Amino acid sequence: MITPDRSQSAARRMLAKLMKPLVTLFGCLALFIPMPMLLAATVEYDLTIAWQEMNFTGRMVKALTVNGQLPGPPLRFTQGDHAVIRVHNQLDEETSIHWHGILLPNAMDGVPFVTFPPIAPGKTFIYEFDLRQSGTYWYHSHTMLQEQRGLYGALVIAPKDGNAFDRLRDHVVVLSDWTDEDAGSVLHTLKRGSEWYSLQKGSGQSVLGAARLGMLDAYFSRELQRMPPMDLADVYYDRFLLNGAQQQSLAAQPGEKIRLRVIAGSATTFFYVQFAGGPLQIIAADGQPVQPFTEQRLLIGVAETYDVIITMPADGSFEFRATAHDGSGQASLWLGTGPRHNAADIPYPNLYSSMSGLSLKRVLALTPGGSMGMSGTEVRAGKFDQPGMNGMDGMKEMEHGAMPQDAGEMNLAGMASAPEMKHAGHDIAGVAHENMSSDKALNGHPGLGMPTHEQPAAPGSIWLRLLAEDVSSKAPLAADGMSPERPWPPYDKLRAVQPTAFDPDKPVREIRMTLDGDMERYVWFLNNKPLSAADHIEIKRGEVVRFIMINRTMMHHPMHLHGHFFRVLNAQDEYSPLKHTVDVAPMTTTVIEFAAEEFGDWFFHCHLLYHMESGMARLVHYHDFTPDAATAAVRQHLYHDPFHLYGRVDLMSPMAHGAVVYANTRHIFSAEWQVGWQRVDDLHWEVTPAYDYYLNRFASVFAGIDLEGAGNHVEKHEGIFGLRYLLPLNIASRAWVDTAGEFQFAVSKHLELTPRLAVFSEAEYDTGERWEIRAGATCLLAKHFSLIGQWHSRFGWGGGLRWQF
Ligand SMILES: [Cu+2]
Repeated sequence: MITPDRSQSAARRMLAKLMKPLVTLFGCLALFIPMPMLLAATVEYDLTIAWQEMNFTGRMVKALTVNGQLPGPPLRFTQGDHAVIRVHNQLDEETSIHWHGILLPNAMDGVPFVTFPPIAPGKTFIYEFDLRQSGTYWYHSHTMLQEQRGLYGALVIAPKDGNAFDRLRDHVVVLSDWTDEDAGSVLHTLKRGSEWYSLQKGSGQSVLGAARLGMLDAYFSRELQRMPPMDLADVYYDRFLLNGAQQQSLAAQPGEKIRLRVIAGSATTFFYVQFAGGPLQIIAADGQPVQPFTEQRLLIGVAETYDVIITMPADGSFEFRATAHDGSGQASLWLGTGPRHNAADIPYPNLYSSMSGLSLKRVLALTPGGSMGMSGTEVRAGKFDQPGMNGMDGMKEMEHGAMPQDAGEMNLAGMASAPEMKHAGHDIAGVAHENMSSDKALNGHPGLGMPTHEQPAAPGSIWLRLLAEDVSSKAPLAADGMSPERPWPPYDKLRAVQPTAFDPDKPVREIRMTLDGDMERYVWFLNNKPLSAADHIEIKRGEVVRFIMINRTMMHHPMHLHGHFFRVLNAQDEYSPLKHTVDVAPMTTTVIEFAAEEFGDWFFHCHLLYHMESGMARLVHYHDFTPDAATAAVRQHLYHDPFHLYGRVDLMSPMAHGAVVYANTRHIFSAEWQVGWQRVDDLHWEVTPAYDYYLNRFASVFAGIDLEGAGNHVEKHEGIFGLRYLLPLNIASRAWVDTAGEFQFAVSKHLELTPRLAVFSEAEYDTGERWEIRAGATCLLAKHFSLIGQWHSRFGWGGGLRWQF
């Protein structure tokens, strides 16, 4: 199916035949013919997108494939080639392919509703563009959540005139994450909020876990400042894949140098990569060459690519290992034959370690930004415009806190210092570990019979382990980004091979944007707005555009700009590297700038698939550009903000209680209800339907109706108007006035004792009535079910089952 039509060779042969007798005559003349005209070749591919049954975990599930493969076939070109790629959609739904990192005409970029209408079922779209660049890139679907299901592959462009590195043997390594769960269901689970994925990953956080590590102060200072528990990834994955398998092998000769083209084609997973046979020599990032440097351990952000050279030691089989950033799994490539040498294990992230100091100002802040030490006023005043760590006002005296003012000193503090530190007490390379059985490791079947997640022996008592796996039961632990064993991306070491600085006389447009989000509701914003509610970012041809990206969340966001390379302002000044995707680490600022020379409408977004789908994206629009009529006609679909339905029912012996929610990013329709029958004469019920307008993670305003009654007698029906607000210690509060002039105030709080076992209490005071209090405990059994036991001030003691959907 994959037939690169090398009409190039045919053309060349013909040309050679014709030229032979004339070569003496026109030899000198030929020197003046531009090279691309002689070498330009048309390279064609046919890519068929279809569903196919695949098996990664021991059960057959439907995957999305390109020409029957997952990942799709690697597409190879030479710089200057003319690419013709026919994409055939054999699905029963729309699709698209985007060429990630490729400079091309806007209409060929493959983003539905931005650059073209999606490819309809049964239809073919022909992409056609010249390859102006060389390097390691990739392609993927840009339609809904299809990328999670397998629609990605490598795209490699050989340079016209290669250097010594280009003469080495190369091997493409596509890293990805796989879940048997339908991606739509994953998004739904994230939207409704669930501890389930962190429980499955063993990355839950709890009071007992914190106590076990002696980190209760960090736990409660985080709660006090209303931060959500930090995690490095949102989703639980069944498998991590390297070229579609959990284990792969490659023949290699002792002493051989091999160029690995590493592509993070994952939906949400960052990977640490490491080679058991020695350090990695990094020669390119995002396809662009950099001054070579070595690294023992490299963190690759989602959608980034790195070209690394490895040198095979004398003899044996050496592991090139990709470990998921959150420590929940890994995939390996085994190079060479002979005795096996495992790559070193990477310490598990200590998610309890807080990156920020406690301060009263932050505890009492009115907005989420303020509680992170980065209020809107300070952002507008430009306080965080320099690259580096932010919101560290509680730690000013510490070395990471100082904000470099001089651009020449720009320095991603913490990132820069980490790699220079010694990998103390940890023998990184070439250490054989016993935790993987060798004969199991290479059974040739992707993911079958393989140990999914090797867990180090857990310290602590057995009963705690029975209740749940917790961060505290892993060993060893290290603080992410702070410990040299868990470095952040090596951006400060990336140095372009030639100066990349722009002409200082060019006009500069500066665009400041905060990266915000709400883990609980799972909505993600730029400048506190989702894509659906935002205007495009307008730029003009000929100017230099600078994005100042201020991350006010506890997550990494790999930001990607289509159709351009941007400079990442780092310690290398005029040699700042060129990239197409850059990780903006938690609570840091990253500054990028690009020359606005690629006319069109281009997408700019977080490359975590579910963040993009939940609003963290923008359209970058060139002034005076008009998309073609077909694209303009469907453009509005880009701003679609779908509603999700979810809820829960607590069914207990004395009463039942529940809530149903129908919400999109900003609008929340809900109905809370309760019915009690114990200790009362007649069935007592209350229903409160309401509409909330969501302001931010702390606050929403609402209007609704409060209905109360006994049996079939309605005792109260009043309109209500109120405010929900998150108080310090992550205490949820709600206040309303009703049309009868009564006032109600309620607070609720839950606390995870272990990742499975939580205690909760709710108190409600109504001026027209009295106190109503309930308190109890839940134990998470499965994704949708928990046990619940409680005491209720009106209906007494009881227990039952909680169902969440
Ligand atoms: Cu993101």
